[in-house]
Amino acid sequence: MVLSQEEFDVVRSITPTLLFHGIPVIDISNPDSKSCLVKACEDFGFFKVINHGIPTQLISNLESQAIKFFSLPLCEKEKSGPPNPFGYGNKSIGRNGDISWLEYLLLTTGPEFDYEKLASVSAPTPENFRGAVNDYVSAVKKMACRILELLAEGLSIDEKNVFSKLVMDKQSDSVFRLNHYPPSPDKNLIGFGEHTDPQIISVLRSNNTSGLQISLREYGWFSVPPDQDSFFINVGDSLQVMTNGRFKSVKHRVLANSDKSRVSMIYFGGPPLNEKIAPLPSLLMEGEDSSLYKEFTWFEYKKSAYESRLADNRLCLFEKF
Ligand code: GA4
Repeated sequence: MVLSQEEFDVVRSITPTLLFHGIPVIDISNPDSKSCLVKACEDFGFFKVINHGIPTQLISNLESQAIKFFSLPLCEKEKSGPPNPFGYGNKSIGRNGDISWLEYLLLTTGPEFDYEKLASVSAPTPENFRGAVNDYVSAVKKMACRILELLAEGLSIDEKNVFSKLVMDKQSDSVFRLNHYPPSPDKNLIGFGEHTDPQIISVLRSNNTSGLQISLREYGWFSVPPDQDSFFINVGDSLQVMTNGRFKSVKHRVLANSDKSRVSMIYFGGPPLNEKIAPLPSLLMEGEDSSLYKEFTWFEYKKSAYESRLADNRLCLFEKF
């Protein structure tokens, strides 16, 4: 991958960072994990999941398909682009001029993506790629729903599936992303610029390569030690709204690694487009309107998100005060 001087100046970060050893580690095979999950979402909007039960083979199968794709010559990969809304992208993220040191594939979790576009990738057939994505996504989605159900219970909400039903819905607007960060000429390059995820929940898995960082508000950026056997979970903007700000949508970014290539896979669980997003009445104080956000549909939020730059605060448009 090559950067012009202008692009290089934009993607170079000089902020020093510390390794964060305090990431909550949650064993989701333990039903008592509910309160730790709630606390992790309140304190950081970020945690690591162990004992998730997702077979290693599902992960390694998809990772090798992804590596095969990203190893192709650029002109071949570009046949699967541009990513509007789905397909191969290189350096450029979104529609408003954000650039970073990575290439990626953005896919829907529904049937809309034409895997024939990836024909050159997935020898002997595109079905290999589609199969690997589908198997992985359905396992990860199930895990995401389990987490969302534990969270609802932890918040003492009667309707246990109040969050999970949104991502389980057939019309759920969920996205799947495969990112490849090639080794970089400089260890301070931004691999994926700072942002929060707009959806409800994001599930990230990466190979054993550092780079992911989270922002702990007034304390600044912290590096997350890599762990290829666990999943990292982010609270998204929509879950922050539904919990009336009790859970925090975490700001995160990725720095490129100077000597290793990083491959990550992220499932973004989103609601159906026509779903109304607003603080849950049971989480509001009785008698007065303590809701911090105006109600919006996921379609409205997504539309305004696509008009924003990566680092923008997208929720402020929907705040009441
Ligand atoms: C961030 C989370 C997901 O990767 C994503 C991104 C999307 C894109 O890459 O097209 C966005 C970004 C993400 C938020 C603001 C807009 C949209 C790029 C961008 C500048 C797929 C998503 O859903 O929102």
